[in-house]
Amino acid sequence: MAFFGRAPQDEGGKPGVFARLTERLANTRQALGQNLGQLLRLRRPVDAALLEDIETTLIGADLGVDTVQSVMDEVGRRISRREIGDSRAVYAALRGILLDILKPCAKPWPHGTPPQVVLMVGINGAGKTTTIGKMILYFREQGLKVMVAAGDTFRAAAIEQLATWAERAGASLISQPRGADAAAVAHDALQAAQARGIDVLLIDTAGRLHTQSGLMDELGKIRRVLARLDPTAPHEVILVLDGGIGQNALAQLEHFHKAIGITGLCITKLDGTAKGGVLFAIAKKTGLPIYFLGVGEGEEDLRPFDPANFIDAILPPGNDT
Ligand SMILES: Nc1nc2c(ncn2[C@@H]2O[C@H](COP(=O)(O)OP(=O)(O)O)[C@@H](O)[C@H]2O)c(=O)[nH]1
Ligand SMILES: [Mg+2]
Repeated sequence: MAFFGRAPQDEGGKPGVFARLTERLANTRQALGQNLGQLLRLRRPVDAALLEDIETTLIGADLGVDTVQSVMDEVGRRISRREIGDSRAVYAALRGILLDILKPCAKPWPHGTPPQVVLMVGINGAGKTTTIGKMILYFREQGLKVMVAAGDTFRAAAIEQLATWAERAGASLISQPRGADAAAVAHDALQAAQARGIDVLLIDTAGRLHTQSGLMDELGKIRRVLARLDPTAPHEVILVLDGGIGQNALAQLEHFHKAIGITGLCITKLDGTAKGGVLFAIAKKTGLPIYFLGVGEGEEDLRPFDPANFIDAILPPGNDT
């Protein structure tokens, strides 16, 4: 059971890792798995009315119109090829079709030549700083030396929040007082990381500037400053998206991707939202790697993305029986 990097028995009496994921994704499971299970449990004929009900459920679960269309097209093809006989077979088919949408986005974290420089971006409140905190722990557990840079210099509280995580999870911290130039912080951090043999440098950034173009300009400046010290840096630009905002995540993604080029994603706050279906829309639209899911505020609540586990958690096998 290596899927979350830690075996369930390491949890010291707490529910296993997969059980916890399942528990945290309860709202999305309700919107998707439970509703589909109810629709498909009875051996209803696979007719236009049933297909319409399925389509409505998928849209309600925030998969997005385009994704739902392509899923329904595939279901239709399988029906006409007589691969689907009754409503229960539809459930099994949907599990497979939805899994196939996510699979291209499952990539292991791309470890690079140290120091690997990771720029964390996203709008205010998306979960950047919290995700960095959790990633510190994740990398530390692999025996890596981690440094974080407090590039959100707008609020003193943001710097403190990162400092707290760094201390708790065991990373060194590079920061400057509030109001400092974020690019200067990034520059100092990379220089220190190079000098101190750091494996992974995680750079926090601000999510809100006076204008959107100000935010993108600042991120561009950070990029240029880093590249002066290491032409290959930043090695990863990770967009942190709040999964609870549903389809709005797509617009955000497009915006950030166009402006600075995103290499991978973390989707946060999948606990407590029924909009987890947005992952399918993101996967279908971008195919970008989804490295981590955030399923809570604690340091343990980061999950390397595993499509099969995600599907099992929101569309449990046998839910149609
Ligand atoms: N429930 C839940 N809350 C989260 C998650 N990730 C972040 N948060 C919370 O969302 C809020 C904003 O997070 P923060 O990391 O400060 O966002 P930032 O502005 O992008 O740095 C904080 O209260 C976090 O505790 C998550 O996966 N689940
Ligand atoms: Mg922050």
